[in-house]
Amino acid sequence: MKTRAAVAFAAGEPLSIVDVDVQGPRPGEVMVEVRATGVCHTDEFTRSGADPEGLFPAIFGHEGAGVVVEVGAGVTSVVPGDHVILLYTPECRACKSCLSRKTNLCTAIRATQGKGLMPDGTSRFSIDGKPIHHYMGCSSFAHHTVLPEIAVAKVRKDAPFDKICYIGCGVTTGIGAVLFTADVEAGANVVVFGLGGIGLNVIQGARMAAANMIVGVDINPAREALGRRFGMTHFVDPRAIKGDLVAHLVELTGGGADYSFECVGDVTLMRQALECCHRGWGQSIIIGVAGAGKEISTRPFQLVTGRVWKGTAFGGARGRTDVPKIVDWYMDGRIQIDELITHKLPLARINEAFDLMHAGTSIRTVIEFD
Ligand code: NAD
Ligand code: AHE
Ligand code: ZN
Repeated sequence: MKTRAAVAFAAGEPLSIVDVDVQGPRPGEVMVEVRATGVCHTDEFTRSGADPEGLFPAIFGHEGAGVVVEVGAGVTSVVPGDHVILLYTPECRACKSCLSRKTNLCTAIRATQGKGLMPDGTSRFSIDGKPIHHYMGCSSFAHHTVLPEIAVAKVRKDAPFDKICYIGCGVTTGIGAVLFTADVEAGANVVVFGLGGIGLNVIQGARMAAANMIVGVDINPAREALGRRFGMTHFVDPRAIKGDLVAHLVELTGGGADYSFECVGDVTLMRQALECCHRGWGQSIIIGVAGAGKEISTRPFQLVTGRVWKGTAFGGARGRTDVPKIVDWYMDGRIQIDELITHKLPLARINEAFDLMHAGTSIRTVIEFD
């Protein structure tokens, strides 16, 4: 069948809105009609050409929610009509990683996912018979997409697609980084670098954890007001302070952060985020994704003296288990999403979402399909 999609034909170019051929689901797979998808900075990272795993042509998008319209042979956990959130971190519950209980990084399909293919090594998307790559196993910038059954989380039907799509990445990544990866304790002092679609969710996760001081760091002063609405207690614009940012943050937090989170993807900030942590126990969590060739560095002394460097993907959340619960948190009013969805656009105007991101005027743009 044909479906409408935003296709990235080459790095650095705008996406093209075209009709593509999409094949039905094969055994173990499901076809989803995407109703809404967020545009995450990671989509822009890959579109720009900075992603060492980036493949073209491809259909990006990994923050989607929609309805199952068809299931392949052997699918048992969802049926047509079920509402789902797409998972770029699947949960097979059978691989070594899932069974370890130590990580959310299911390895069942990671190899083919990284090659832009379904687990059988082929693509379901094509144009004039030429394959188009999948992206992060989701390709939510297509009205219809196909995923392995293990890569969809079934969610309640009364939750609005235009809000819960954001749980497919940003919300879960930010809140999960605090609650699952760092396990921030009540009373902790937290520093968050970058107050965009991820960082603001780190802030609301820190508030849920009953953190004491929640310091936000961003070069965009317009982020202060929204940060404070989400629980930020102090705002630091690095361009407005005199002297060294790390020294400033150590002094502000009375000796250093108990936890810091890098939500930008800048390796210089990653170092500052580690070094502003408290000697002896401070933990710094890397969330931001850095381009090909970028490396982090610090003096080993920073680690010898007890600081801990960690990273997190999808906030450490186990998709099929945790995502339906996070949808409940939203529906029960325990977390805020609406305020962060600053713009909505039809698929035909998706390139404007990247412009808004660059201009610093959006937190999340959500694309709604008709
Ligand atoms: P965003 O564009 O919405 O926000 C980035 C924020 O960083 C903006 O507010 C911007 O003003 C700020 N910023 C830029 N340069 C800065 C600097 N030098 N100092 C302080 N602040 C600065 O992006 P996002 O969607 O929030 O994504 C943030 C990062 O997280 C990206 O690298 C993205 O790829 C990554 N990400 C990782 C995961 C994961 O699972 N690890 C999930 C989602 C996104
Ligand atoms: N292809 C990139 C890796 C990008 C990356 O780390 N992605 C995160 C999710 S970002 C969501 O917005 C992730 O899930 N990582 C774990 C994984 O297995 O990819 C690169 O740098 O090569
Ligand atoms: Zn994302």
